[in-house]
Amino acid sequence: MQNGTSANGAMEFFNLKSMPHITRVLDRNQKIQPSILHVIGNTPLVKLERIPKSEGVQCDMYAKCEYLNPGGSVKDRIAYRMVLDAEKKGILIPGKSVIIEPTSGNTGIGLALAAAVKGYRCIIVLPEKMSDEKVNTLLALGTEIIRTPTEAPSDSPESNIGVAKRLVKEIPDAVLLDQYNNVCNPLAHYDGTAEEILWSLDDDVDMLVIGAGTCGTISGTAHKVKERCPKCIVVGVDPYGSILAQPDELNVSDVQMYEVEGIGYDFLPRVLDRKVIDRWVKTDDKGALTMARRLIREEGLLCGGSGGAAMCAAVKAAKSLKPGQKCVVLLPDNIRNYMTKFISDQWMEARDLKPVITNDKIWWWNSVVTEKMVSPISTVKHNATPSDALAALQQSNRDVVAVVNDKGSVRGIFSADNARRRLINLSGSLSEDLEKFLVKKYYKVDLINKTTLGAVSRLLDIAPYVVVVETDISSHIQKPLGIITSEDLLKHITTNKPMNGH
Ligand code: P1T
Repeated sequence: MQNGTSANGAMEFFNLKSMPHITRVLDRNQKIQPSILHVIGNTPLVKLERIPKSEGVQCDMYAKCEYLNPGGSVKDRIAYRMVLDAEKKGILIPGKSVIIEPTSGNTGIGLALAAAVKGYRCIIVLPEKMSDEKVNTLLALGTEIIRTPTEAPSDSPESNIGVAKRLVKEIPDAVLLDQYNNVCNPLAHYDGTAEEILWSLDDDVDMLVIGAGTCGTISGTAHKVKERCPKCIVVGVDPYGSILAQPDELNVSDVQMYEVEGIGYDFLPRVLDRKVIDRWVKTDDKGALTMARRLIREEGLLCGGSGGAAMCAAVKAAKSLKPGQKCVVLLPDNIRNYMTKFISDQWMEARDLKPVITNDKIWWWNSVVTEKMVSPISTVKHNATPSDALAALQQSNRDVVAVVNDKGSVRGIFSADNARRRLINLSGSLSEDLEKFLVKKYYKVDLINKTTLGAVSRLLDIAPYVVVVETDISSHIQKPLGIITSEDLLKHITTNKPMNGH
């Protein structure tokens, strides 16, 4: 019988008691929590090491890990606080009231968490841009979801705010907690987030860097921190495409699409107090999402894209601080929300946020897409009906039809898959505008860009087809040539394989 082996030959279990032990102080002051809602807040402040060093930052940097809240974001705090406050005032009645909220998702998840625990019906109004991961989390928590066009201005009836306001009037016992105007939003941070940061650093903070959405986090936290530590410089982080940092030059053309979720708006929320924000730093998707990947890869902090934006701004702003000074950067949400988005290399490559991986061993990887390998698809005009598009789809042997404007430029895609989903939402009606049936989020390559087959192959990892267009440089018309599927790519590489190709 070998050492550690029992009579029947199986390995004996370790003697745990005799091992060297590492014990930690048990720092939760309650052994059992009454509900998951009681675990909101008290998030850790973690010292950053590798990124500040490699970026030449002299001061100490700390991450406030709000992504460790039970719903996965900082917005759990305000959701719970708004619910408690409304219950206290008798506005929300468990089992009767219906919670309705326009959100970029995280406040929705926080409210859904409270609604699940307390037994409310909850309806979340969410722009199309927000991730499927947020949608699936909300559905798992039992909410109903209404999607709205991302590009709809906030003051339009089609926006998530506009739709939520209408629903509150239409649905009996509906309550809009309204994070954009509700004092409980900044108050949750004044009483919670800020107190925790001040406690962790013994009331000595030199810089606070926080992303701006409703601005409840930055306004509430900054108020308390400045009361107790007036020297603290508060830095607001606002993406290009948002007007929060430049309200005086409010210009519609400044409002444009960006990928980072949760920060930036086209209006100034009531819960923003610009007086407590000393500086603003603008961020772009590439910087923000690359930095979020670095926070994950180099610091082990599994945060979302707005955390990357805040860190990107923080490494710039903190260069003005000296050794020994302290900069806190807030990481609002969790990697979970973005597993199919910036966490995917292919998703990043498709948006030019990361170079396409090279592969010199595969003969076709660097070949350029040509018209010959494209499968043609039918086109219909944008003023056709959904029935016309469906007929065109059925006549062709493809699952998609291109929808073009009067000049023949591609406006969107009509796909069997999307039409099926749309028909379920519209209860079987084909009388809506064709525009409402269009797929706007699809992957497209332009022949003039000389895209490689390698890049197309990477896109086909995450999409069923890639649309191929050719832009006429003088007229800017983007003529749809067809699509490439995995089948098309396989056919091309097997029939064109050179003698020495792998
Ligand atoms: O809203 P504010 O306190 O300014 O937090 C900004 C913010 C930053 N990062 C992420 C990932 C966020 O979700 C948010 C704000 N989110 C909402 C406004 C919302 O409805 O979820």
